[in-house]
Amino acid sequence: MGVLEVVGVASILPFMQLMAEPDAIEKSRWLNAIYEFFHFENPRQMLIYSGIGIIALIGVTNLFTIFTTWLRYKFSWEIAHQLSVRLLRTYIHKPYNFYLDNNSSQVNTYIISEVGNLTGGVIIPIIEIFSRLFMSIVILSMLVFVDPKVAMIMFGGLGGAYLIIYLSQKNYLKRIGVLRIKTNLLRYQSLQELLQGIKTIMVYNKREFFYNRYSQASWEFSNIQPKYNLLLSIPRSVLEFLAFGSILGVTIYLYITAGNIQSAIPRLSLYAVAGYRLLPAMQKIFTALAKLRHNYPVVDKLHNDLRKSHGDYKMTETIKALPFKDRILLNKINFKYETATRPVIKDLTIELKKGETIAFIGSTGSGKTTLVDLIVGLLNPGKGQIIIDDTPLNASNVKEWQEDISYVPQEVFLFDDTVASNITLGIKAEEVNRKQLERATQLADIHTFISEQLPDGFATEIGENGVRLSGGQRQRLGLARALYKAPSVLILDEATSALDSITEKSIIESLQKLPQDLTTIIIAHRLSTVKHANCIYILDEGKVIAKGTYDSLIDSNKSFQTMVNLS
Ligand code: DGT
Ligand code: MG
Repeated sequence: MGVLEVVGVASILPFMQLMAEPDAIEKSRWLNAIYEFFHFENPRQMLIYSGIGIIALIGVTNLFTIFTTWLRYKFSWEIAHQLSVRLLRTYIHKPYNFYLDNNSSQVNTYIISEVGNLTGGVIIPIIEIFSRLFMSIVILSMLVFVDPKVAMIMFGGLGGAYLIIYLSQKNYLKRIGVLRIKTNLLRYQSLQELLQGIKTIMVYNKREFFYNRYSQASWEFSNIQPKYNLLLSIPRSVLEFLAFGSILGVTIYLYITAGNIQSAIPRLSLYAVAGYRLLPAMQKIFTALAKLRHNYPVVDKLHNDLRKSHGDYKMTETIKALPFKDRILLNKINFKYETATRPVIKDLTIELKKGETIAFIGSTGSGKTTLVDLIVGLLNPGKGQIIIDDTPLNASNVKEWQEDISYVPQEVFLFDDTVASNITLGIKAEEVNRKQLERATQLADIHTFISEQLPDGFATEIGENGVRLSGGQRQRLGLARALYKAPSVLILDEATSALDSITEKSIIESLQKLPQDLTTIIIAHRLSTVKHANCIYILDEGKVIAKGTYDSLIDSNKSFQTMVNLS
């Protein structure tokens, strides 16, 4: 594009020479050569044909500009896509505690909004700088060739002015760049929270408070944009003034030195056309530099996140399950959340035989959920080990261990898709094991509801996070999902708490009829849920304070007796 533009600009000089001085063909070796080459009959004919030629050239140049622009954006957005998915791949492989310590809107904002900013504010400007710089240099060299003095003045004036303006804005641009990322994140975060809490917000009539939270963030963000846009546009006004001034200045200079203006017209036309191309090119370079400066903090942030990722993650979902034959041993494990001051799990040792059902009970906050998060390998113990048969759990085998496990967490996660897809977690409709699906939903006591009450049965869409389902229905979908996987270890964290006692009892009873070697870990507040367990552990502040079967605990443990009496 640069080459084409320069040829377009350069062709003005001989054309205007031809027009201004008919005897130019004899004087100029170049014009003479062209005249001879095309076998023109007279200068008039040459003038007309070269005029048409230049028009055609400008047309081609502009067509080509459209094409290169398309190419440029295509290239940039391809990078944006690559970056966006690479970031997601990095985040998706971060350890679970990353999500405990960071607001989830951060991931959202970076992957979508900031990658967009990176494209528009960094990648496109870099390409812009290269292409415009190349063009400017070629145009300038041509000017130097024609008249070094004028070229130097033109370049020194324009370049110097841009440089001064850029240097004076540089730090401020970066500062508001950092602020922009911060306020953009706040905007996303406050909006996401508002939408998640809409039910509570409505009932408590707190629309104003949450509206203001977003409004504040949006206002701060919007305050930065005009400052940034102003900074980008200032040089244009200054430079237009300088350019017009210099064209007039050069006219006067040539008028004085050349004596008559007639012979100066070809050159003046060249300067005008060169300026016409050079000015926007330099303006674009400046804008691109300013954008780069402003958006540099984004590069810093995203680069940091990408760099901290280790290698190329495999996304494959077919992982071989870790052999589990005999026991799970928690050997003196300790755990403290990074952001907490006190440990949650203290020197805890538990052995659990394959095929057993054990239960954790204890007051709220005693560490039950944390303990199962450790067992499934979402969290890593600070001290101590989790040993499966004889294999200690570590980063390299945790995925294989998770293949053995189905975990129904306290909050069942549902997504806006069909019932079947929510149970099988994204297995393609044609690959779903229909029999297993039926069986899992029967065991979870939700089969009748799905087939008789939902309009499209298993193909019914359940809405965002399952809004079209009741709390108990959501829990039973969570259970059906766990059973569909046919695990060897089933972990239920308050997984039946939203069910009525009768439904819960029938589900627990059907779970007991499952294959003998299913190992079950149940957390429950309702004691009837854990009555049948082989061993019940009472947790308090991260320690086991008593253990035994339901009956033996009733006999031996005072606080257990109180719990039973209360329930
Ligand atoms: P629950 O579900 O109310 O019956 O209580 P548990 O026994 O499941 O308690 P758990 O394990 O969720 O929490 C134990 C303690 O750890 C409690 O004091 C809250 C604290 N904790 C839980 N999650 C986090 C976290 O992500 N960061 C920090 N700093 N502390 C946490
Ligand atoms: Mg819990």
